[in-house]
Amino acid sequence: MDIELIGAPVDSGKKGKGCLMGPDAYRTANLARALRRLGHSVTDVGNLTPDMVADPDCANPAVHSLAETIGWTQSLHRAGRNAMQAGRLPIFLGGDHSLSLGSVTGVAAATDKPQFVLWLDAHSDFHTLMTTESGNLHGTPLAYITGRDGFEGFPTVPNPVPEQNICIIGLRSVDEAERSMLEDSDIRYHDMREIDENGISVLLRRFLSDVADAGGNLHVSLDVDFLDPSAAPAVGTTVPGGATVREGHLCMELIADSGLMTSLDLVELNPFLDERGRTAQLMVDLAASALGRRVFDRPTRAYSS
Ligand code: 4U7
Ligand code: MN
Ligand code: MN
Ligand code: MN
Repeated sequence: MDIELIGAPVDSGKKGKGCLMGPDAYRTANLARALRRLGHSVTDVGNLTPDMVADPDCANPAVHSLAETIGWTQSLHRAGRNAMQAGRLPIFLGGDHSLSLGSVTGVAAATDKPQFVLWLDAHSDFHTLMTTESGNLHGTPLAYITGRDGFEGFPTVPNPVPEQNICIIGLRSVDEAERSMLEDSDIRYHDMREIDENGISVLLRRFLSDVADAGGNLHVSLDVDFLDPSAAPAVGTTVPGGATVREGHLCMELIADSGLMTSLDLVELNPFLDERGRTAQLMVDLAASALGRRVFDRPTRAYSS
């Protein structure tokens, strides 16, 4: 693969700061070297900056950092679209999860294939500017990329991702407004209990086989808080009861086997909260698993049945 690392030091999507150090933490943990060892060609294009935009009016007084987040959305959209059009696999080095407002809409704008999105997260990130109570825009990307109303001031989404093409895995913190909108949507979502009862591979294989059958592109958005805080402490929004290290790797290994992933976000890492870099290192290892690292080369199961 021809991989492009795109630094996205986005820190406007919530009040607690530190995610801006994420891209350099991934570089320090040698993400590029890990991917080159797997035989990939890797180009690091450095860090993006947000476009300058005027502050729009917003009816919800809780919403903050709106202009900055719109500026990031625009510049990330272009970067994602350009990387895809150049035939590369972009990895967005976050930065908080509001970066996906731009990364997903950008990669989706670059293809005629059906776009699919796998959202690995404790949260559903399905608020609009009108429903968010925290005002933190890292809680909104799934509503935006599906083309929902309630994003006044943001660019119109050129290729909204169909709700049926989205799968959220890892849920354990969903706000009331998100829950009712999710239940009325065609998004498929699996909470931690479903993972415990079925095993995570059953749930993920089902989705991957649908992506394969549709001949789709797959964007993976990996939020650090998908993982249990005991394994991944470097995140502002920890929720106990998350995925284990092995569940994380298993997801990434299944994704690698499928050969379907066309773009990846690594989001919400806050190096200021890390312990001797171990969360950054774990995220690098997970990215390597998603791009083909394994202990043994064993024959793998097909996805389309
Ligand atoms: B993340 C929250 F209220 N739902 O809206 C909110 F619980 O990207 C959390 O998944 C959002 O980390 C978390 O602020 C956004 C809260
Ligand atoms: Mn998130
Ligand atoms: Mn989250
Ligand atoms: Mn969170």
